[in-house]
Amino acid sequence: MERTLILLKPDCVERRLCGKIISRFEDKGLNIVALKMLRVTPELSKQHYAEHVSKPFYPGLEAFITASPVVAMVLEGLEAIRVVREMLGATSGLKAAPGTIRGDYSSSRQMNLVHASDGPDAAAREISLYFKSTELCPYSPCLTPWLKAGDE
Ligand code: FUP
Repeated sequence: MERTLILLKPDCVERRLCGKIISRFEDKGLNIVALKMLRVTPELSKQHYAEHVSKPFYPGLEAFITASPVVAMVLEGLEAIRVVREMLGATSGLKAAPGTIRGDYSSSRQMNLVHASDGPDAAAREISLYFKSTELCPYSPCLTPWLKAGDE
C-alpha cells in the first residue's frame, strides 16, 4: 500500500468541485485516511513548492495557493502515487487528456485544481508538512474484498 498527499487547491474549493473530485478518488477504490481544510500560508507554500521557489512563475503560484482555503487529504491504495497522478492528467489543464480530472475540469496551467505527490519521497515529505501522524486514521474498509483479489 502507498500513501499520497492531495491538495484540492483554491480554484477547486471556489468552484465547488471538491465533492465531485473526492468522489472520483473514492469511486476508484482509494481510501481517504486523512482530510482537513486549511489556509496555505506563504511560509507553507515556500516549503511545499521548495523546488519552484526561485522560478519566475513562483510569485503567481504563491498568490494563487494562498488566496483561498485548500482541502488536504491523504489517500491510500495500491500504487496510489502513480494511480492518482494518472487520474489528474498532465500539469496543464489545456494539455491533460479528456477523462482525467484536469482534462475534464481545468483550462489552465496554474489553476489545475489538484496537487498530488509525484513520488514516494515527496509523498512522505508532503504528508508530514500537512498532517501530524496522530491525524492519520488508517482503517480497513469492509469493501476491500470486493475491490481487489487477496493476493494483489
Ligand atoms: P505538478 O507536479 O503536475 O503539480 O506540476 P509541477 O510540479 O511542475 O508544478 C507545480 C505547480 O506549479 C503546478 F501545479 C502548476 C504551477 N506552474 C505554474 O503555475 N506555471 C508554470 O510555468 C509551471 C507550473
